[in-house]
Amino acid sequence: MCQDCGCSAGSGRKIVEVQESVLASNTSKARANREILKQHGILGMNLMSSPGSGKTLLLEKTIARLRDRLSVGVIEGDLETERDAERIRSTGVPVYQIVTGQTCHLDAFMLHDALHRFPLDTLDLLFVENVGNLVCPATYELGTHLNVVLLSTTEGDDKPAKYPVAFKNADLMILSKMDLLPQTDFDAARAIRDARIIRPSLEVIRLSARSDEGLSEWLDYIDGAVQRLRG
Ligand SMILES: Nc1nc2c(ncn2[C@@H]2O[C@H](COP(=O)(O)OP(=O)(O)OP(=O)(O)O)[C@@H](O)[C@H]2O)c(=O)[nH]1
Ligand SMILES: [Mg+2]
Repeated sequence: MCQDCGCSAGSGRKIVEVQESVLASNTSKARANREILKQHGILGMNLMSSPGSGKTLLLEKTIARLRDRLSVGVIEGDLETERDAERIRSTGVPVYQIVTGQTCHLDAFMLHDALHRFPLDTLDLLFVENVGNLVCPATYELGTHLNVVLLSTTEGDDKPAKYPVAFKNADLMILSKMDLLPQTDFDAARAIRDARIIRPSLEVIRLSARSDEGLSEWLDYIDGAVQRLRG
């Protein structure tokens, strides 16, 4: 604090130090989560996007297709309500809802707590649906193996350039709601080009959870990742 007038000038460094410390302890807990998943042979996938890009509908469709060959669990993150967990529960797979209150993301500590409430020995694949937000979730590593970002055609193709943090550590970008493409001015090539400037190795799947376009490519992606984990 400034000695002359009492304003908060100079406190910025302290804030940065606190943020760094929070992120460092999050990273350490994420490492512990990764170890738990490894011990149980579970592939963890962290789904992130703006609110309403289609994460839960994609999960519902995915579970219906995978259930016969993989044992799936889901952890849901939302500021309020158990609505997404209820949707997933109706598919018959184990689900746990994290209600974050005012927090705009999941962190590794929340995931750690949720992992202890799960039948881990029975699972092959754990989806984490992060809080709908294109900024904060990407800052908090969870310990999952793969980060998947959904970008829907209704959001605008400028989002990778404007919200780069969400794409920086993403392994896969799903361009969702492709069935609505003709009703929008969304330029998929532009969105992909901008996202790959931020993350050159980014894989991309164009998908519609309504028409099932791209669904088999997504299922192949999951199968490939499970096989790689099993060595
Ligand atoms: N036309 C179309 N609508 C979709 C598609 N995927 C999802 N929706 C619709 O978009 C709305 C939001 O979908 P959700 O799956 O709830 O989105 P979400 O990302 O889980 O939302 P939050 O959890 O609130 O962040 C719902 O009305 C879905 O039916 C799609 O591929 N095409
Ligand atoms: Mg949802």
